[in-house]
Amino acid sequence: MWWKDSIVYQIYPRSFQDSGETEFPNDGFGDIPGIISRLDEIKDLGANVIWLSPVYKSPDADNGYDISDYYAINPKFGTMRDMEKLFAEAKKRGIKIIMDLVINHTSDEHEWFVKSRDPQSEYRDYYIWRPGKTDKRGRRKPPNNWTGFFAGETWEYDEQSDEYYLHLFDKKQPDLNFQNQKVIEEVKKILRFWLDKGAAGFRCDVINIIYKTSLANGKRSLTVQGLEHYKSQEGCHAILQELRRDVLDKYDCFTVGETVFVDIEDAKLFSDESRKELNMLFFFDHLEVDRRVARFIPKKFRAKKLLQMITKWQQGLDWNALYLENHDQTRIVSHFGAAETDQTADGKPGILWQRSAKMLSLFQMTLRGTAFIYQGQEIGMTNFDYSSIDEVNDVESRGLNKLMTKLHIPASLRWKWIKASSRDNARTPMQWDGGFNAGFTKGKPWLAINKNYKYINHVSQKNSPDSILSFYKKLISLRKTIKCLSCGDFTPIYGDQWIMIYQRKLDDETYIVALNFSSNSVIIPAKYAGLLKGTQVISASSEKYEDYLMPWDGILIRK
Ligand code: TEU
Repeated sequence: MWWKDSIVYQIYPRSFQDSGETEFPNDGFGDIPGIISRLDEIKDLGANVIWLSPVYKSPDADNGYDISDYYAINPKFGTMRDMEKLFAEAKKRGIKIIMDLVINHTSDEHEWFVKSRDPQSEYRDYYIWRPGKTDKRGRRKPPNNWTGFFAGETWEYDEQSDEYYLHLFDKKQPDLNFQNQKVIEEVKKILRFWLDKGAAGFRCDVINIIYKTSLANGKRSLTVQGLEHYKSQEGCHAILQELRRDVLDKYDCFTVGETVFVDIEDAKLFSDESRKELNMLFFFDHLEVDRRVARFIPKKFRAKKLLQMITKWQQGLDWNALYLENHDQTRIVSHFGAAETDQTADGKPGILWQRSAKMLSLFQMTLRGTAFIYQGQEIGMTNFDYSSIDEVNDVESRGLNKLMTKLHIPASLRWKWIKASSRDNARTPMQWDGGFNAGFTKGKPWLAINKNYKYINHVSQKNSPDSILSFYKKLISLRKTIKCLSCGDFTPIYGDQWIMIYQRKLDDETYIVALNFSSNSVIIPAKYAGLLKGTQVISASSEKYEDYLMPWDGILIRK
């Protein structure tokens, strides 16, 4: 199974590279020719798979996660011919591509939905249309009390047919009806189309919520109310098995599911190879150890808690998808690292920014599973430097701001929480160099570039042996040569507020990893100090470990 020791690089196309060579030259959006022009960088990093966030035709209500044609390319990103060239050029370099499969919903501008607005249409039942209810005073009410993922309504009223349609995300993202076999057949067609074009698999968007068992009212909840009626349902497992049996198993490909609010018991069912559903999945627990209410309100970080979470997943599943960043999460060096504290007023980052980014990569690259690196993570890109909600584009942040305003939460607190959670933190354009617009576009970027691009950029790290980028490259090649790192058993050894130690073991090979998530030097408790004796393979500080861990250091020891 080639995907087991693969390194996947996630591209968020609109923020990667604007080539200036599409129908809309220099429009400030990254595009497919731009990706082609950077394939050598991806190869040089050591990645051999790309996960491409959506490039399909879309009105962009949720940056492409609202698809209006699964068989066409968004003209902002180029043409189908560009896409075919991307497959070919990637292949030349030994790089495979997995596509983003967004099937829980389509865009409201998708032909199916447009037709489904007519109650008589054969497409009506592709979506979830229901009559509303009336309250005591005779006013119209939606069919149930569910609340959405973007902190808003989940039912949209349609005058024409006097019915509502369900949308768990934005109202421009109507949910498909997976109780309708025709919808499942459409999905099979989409899968075949992209596999035949050369795709090596799919990252399956919110895949564990596609099947709605019932539309009954949900239990009261602070986050998404109604979840128990559609999260990880039997019907969903059955659909995944069917897709695997009828399509995916006929190709040499893999799937990684994005499974929201997933717990370990659900996850075992989805990823157990003998059940033939998903090959691996993304869970969220580890990134929420210092967050409340899913991920919106910050709480104190403890390395011990993170170690416990990771242990649960490392030991609970046979195989994990390992990630610290994606296009929905804040930047890891800002979240768990030192980026926020270690910078000058004009955004110049210090040595601890760099060391903590390396320590975090050591963490990710010494876990069992397939590693996913998000664009910019390999150079330690940080959260955005915006100062107000007006600079934020993210539909989720805007929904949240609206809801918090309604709840009379003061503006300063609203901004604090949005800053700490906004998905735009990860979506600022890729910082390629220190020149105009960070080398991302010759036009006006669709989302403002972080001003720290003068200090944090790809070109300055490329030829520097001490850089975060060089560190990633070293770790990736270590991971390729030392099988124990990707495949060995995981055992936790010690965790406290700031440090964690764990062991990896495969046959007679043993490795120890010790990580310091703090700006203090930390002495390892005497009981464990002996464990750290051995050959030091690599360290984030480049220093030799002597009895204590330097601030934000991480070390890998061969026993
Ligand atoms: O994400 C699902 C999802 O639940 C997050 O966007 C969510 O808002 C956040 O993690 C809450 O904690 C997927 C895509 O990755 C995201 O970009 C899309 O907006 C979303 O689905 C809808 O397609």
